[in-house]
Amino acid sequence: MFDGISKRFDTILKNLRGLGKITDENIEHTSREIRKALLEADVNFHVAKEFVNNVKDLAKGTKVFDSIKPGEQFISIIHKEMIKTLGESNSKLDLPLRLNLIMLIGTQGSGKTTTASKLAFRLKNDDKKVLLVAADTYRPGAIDQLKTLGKQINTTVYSDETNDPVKICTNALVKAKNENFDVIIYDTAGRLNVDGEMMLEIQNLKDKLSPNEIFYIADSMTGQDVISSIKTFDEAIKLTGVIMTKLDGDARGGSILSIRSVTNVPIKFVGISEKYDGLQVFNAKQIADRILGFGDILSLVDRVEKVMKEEDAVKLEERLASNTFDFNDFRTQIHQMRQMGSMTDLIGMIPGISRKIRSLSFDENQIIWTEAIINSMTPYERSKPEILNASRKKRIALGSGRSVFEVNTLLKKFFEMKKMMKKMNLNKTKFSTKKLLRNFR
Ligand SMILES: Nc1nc2c(ncn2[C@@H]2O[C@H](COP(=O)(O)OP(=O)(O)OP(=O)(O)O)[C@@H](O)[C@H]2O)c(=O)[nH]1
Ligand SMILES: [Mg+2]
Repeated sequence: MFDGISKRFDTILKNLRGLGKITDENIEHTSREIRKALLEADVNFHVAKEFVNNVKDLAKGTKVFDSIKPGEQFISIIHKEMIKTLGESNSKLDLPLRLNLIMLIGTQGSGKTTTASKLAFRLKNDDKKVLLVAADTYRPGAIDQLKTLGKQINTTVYSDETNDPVKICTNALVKAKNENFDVIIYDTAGRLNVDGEMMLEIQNLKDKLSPNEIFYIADSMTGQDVISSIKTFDEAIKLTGVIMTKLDGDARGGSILSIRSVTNVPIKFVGISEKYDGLQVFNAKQIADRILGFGDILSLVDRVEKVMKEEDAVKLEERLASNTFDFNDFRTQIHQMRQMGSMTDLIGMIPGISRKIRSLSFDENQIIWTEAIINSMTPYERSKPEILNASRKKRIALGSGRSVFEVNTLLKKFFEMKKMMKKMNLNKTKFSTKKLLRNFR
């Protein structure tokens, strides 16, 4: 996602970093380049103009561009302005009541039903009793789709045969009250256009239900059309937030950068995959970092946490600290790393990694081969790799389909790593995964 705009900014920032001094001419040139980058990414014309004007004013007003790194200072101005444009990150759900209602609306195929299940999954993890309501009586299969998603996350789905969205929603309300549910999520029907009939129905639903939250589900791939649609809905029924979906696609970035300035409706969450756990709290800094190519430490931590349980991390730390880390641990590590996604993906999230390195395609096979070699060792060999003699190495090579040379290289690297660990432990620079994760929370 954001590939085009991120590439553009990479060039702009690289040029800035190289400057020993910032002149008015540099400011003008950079501003023009930023404007081009924003417009190319389909950012609203007025938003782009204001962004550039603000950056220009701030840069010109910064008298002390004579620090050691004036370029970095300029970059920081751009970064801050981008965070401001994206809007503050406040995704706390407004759920103050005994029974709270969340209504999802939006155009066809924007991701309402998927997002309903993602929100339900998130709330369930917060120990809320959630009722999903299938209020889309128009699209054939819509109710079944929600039922299937509900089953996956073990959440009750309400639907009935009345064929009237308002009745379904009020019936669900009665059920939720009787059965002590904490939250209802209404999945409503999408339409191709913001037509009068749909607006009336939504207004009617709003009046009858008075939801705490009305979220507009915006497809980040649809560009600027989505903005006028949000505006219309907000004027008609007052939205409490926007959820941008499909940020994992090749969205240009224009809509996410324009929404807050044009509509003043806050972005609350972003969808980053089709799966029920693919919903992230909206964080302006995180998005700005991505667009400007600063990496994405939050997503990285998120992925690490998903596959690595805290107690495993603590165990690993202990083994590293006592230098008892062996090939059994290494094997677990590799396995977990593979669950986190491709190396190319992970490298892309590390802050400070240059675009050049990011674009190098990492040989994913290397990991698969390393795993194959380790798998060919017996558990005893894994725990005591120093016993690996020529005949054992030959057997391992044969078993894994790799050469003895590769087995030797892996062993050499492993022993070097252990030596390094020992040194680190002696220096008391104890590596703490737990601490590392906590720092980024
Ligand atoms: N990659 C990706 N796909 C998504 C995301 N959110 C939704 N989708 C996909 O988008 C398609 C449409 O999603 P739905 O949830 O059915 O959309 P909807 O708004 O309920 O559609 P209608 O009910 O037909 O109006 C599905 O194929 C989803 O899997 C996301 O964040 N990332
Ligand atoms: Mg739907």
